[in-house]
Amino acid sequence: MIEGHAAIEPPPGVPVWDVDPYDPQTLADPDAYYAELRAKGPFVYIPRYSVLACGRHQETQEVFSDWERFVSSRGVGLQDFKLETPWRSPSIILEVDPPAHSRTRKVMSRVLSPKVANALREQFLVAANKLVDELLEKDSFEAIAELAEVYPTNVFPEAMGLREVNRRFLIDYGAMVFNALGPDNDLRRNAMAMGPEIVPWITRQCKRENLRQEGFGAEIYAAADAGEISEDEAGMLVRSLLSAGVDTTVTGIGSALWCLATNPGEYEKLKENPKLLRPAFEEVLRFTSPVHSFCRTADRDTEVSGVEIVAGTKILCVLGAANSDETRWPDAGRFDVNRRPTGHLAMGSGVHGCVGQNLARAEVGAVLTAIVNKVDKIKLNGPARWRPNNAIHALDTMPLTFTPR
Ligand code: OVV
Repeated sequence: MIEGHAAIEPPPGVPVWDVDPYDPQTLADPDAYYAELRAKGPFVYIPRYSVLACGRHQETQEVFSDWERFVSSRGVGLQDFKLETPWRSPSIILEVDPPAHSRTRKVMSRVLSPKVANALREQFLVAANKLVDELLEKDSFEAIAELAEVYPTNVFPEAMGLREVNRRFLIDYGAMVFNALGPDNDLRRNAMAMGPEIVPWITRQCKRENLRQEGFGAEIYAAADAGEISEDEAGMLVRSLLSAGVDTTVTGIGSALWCLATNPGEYEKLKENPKLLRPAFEEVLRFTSPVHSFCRTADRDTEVSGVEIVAGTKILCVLGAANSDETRWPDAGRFDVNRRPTGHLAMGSGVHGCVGQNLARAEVGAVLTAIVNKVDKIKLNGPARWRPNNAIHALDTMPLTFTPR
């Protein structure tokens, strides 16, 4: 066993690469790692974790979307849930395969439907306008602490119907969930150390009585009342909202600001043509890949692009590398608001593709709309620093100034 899964031999013909994808420096600045991963072939074997890794768009897409051969029920991190007990009970939507997955997915798709996301646009925009107005009053502000973390922890718990909000706990729970997908390194251990303080609080907020009569929480519990899922399953799906709904959008907003602050010419194009907002956010997703990698587990002996893969193999799908694959996106290293990067893997693909994506787009769309309407220049006032995480590529600090339009 290595990192909670069965050790495998490198398949014939697959390059052995002694790299550590979870090195904090690599996590902070992954582009060279992504490029070398793609250059070495469709897969590499990484001995220190005994995994296969893929970073070309084609194979990453194939592995990531074929739920029959590459299952999620054995965990989407390095641990194989068939061989080791995970730190929390498995998610009943993320860490499960069809047909069980289809039942919970159906509930969540309805709760987070495009119609629901659209209905929230107005209130999202009111909150975004208010926040941007406040930041315009400051000479300089911390874009992550004062904007990216503030906005989703304000509007998302409200839309869920959470009665109690603790911004720090919400963000740190996300850090736990995503760091838990990596190896037993310092990042994972430090995150897990927060468990005794945070997990009981999270578990409490998932209960019916801690959710208001209106919101995603109530809608999930309505599915329990209708007999579609059990009361316990409703609580588990609320936990999924709290696991996946905060750090992802915090990261998306922070990275959108970073793209625009460091590419002022692209921001000018957005100001001239606000219709570009949506495609521009897709380009932010492609260019920054907020979830940089997720695993799958081969559940049978199989083959991808001529590479033999034995049952039980953990495959690290490096979404950040796939999203910067030059063979799919010419000049991939350029942030281009006109690109329209359909097929990026930032929100996954296939049956497990992000179920909250309509909502995420509505949140970030509101923030970008407020900014484009009110802000003339987005100025970077110092170095942007990244916050290493075993599964998320996110900024830690970024000093910005907004000048009014
Ligand atoms: C990290 C993550 C992503 C998506 C869903 C969940 C977690 C979940 O807990 O269901």
